[in-house]
Amino acid sequence: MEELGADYKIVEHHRDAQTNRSQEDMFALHPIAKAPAIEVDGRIMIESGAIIEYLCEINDGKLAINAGEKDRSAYLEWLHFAEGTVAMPMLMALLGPRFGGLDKLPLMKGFIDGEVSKLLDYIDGHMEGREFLVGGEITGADINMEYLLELGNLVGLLNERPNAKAYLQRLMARDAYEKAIEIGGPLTPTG
Ligand SMILES: N[C@@H](CCC(=O)N[C@@H](CS)C(=O)NCC(=O)O)C(=O)O
Repeated sequence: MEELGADYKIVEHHRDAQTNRSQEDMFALHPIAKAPAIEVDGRIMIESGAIIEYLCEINDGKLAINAGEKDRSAYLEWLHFAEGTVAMPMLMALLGPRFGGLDKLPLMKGFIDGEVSKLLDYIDGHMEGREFLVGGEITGADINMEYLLELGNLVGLLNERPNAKAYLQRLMARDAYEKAIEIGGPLTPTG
């Protein structure tokens, strides 16, 4: 919303401190209690990729590569690649240690580690010589990817991937990002 320069109101909900899951206040809004969630005309909308598409659409197509424009197909692909393909293996890699480690499940560990490496290498290679995922300006695709790269960076997964790391650092240095963190708090756990 800061990148769009649009008005918004934040409603805070807190995860359960032990399980890290959503609590009753979120279930009161939506049966699967997922965040991010926005209220549109009295209805709760979930799924970050869809939310980003919708918010760009109602803000004059800002931050999007719109129908009929060059790079439209690449834009949609990168916008949905983040949550559609990267999120699940990344989360399994991050949550593994919390559930006692994946070392007792070598086949699973091999699958997840291999998948995370392949996906991050792909992003790192793609970002060579590029400032943003698609086109010459920031788009919704960068915004959806940022969170996952931030999570990966937290556990050192970008240390050997300089293009992806520099890209993440550029996104995190943007005024809109800094303002959003100032208002809403850090995106990933600190310390
Ligand atoms: N694919 C969904 C993922 C949503 C999701 O899993 N959100 C997490 C926070 S990052 C959540 O709500 N976790 C709390 C819970 O599931 O109880 C999206 O892109 O919005």
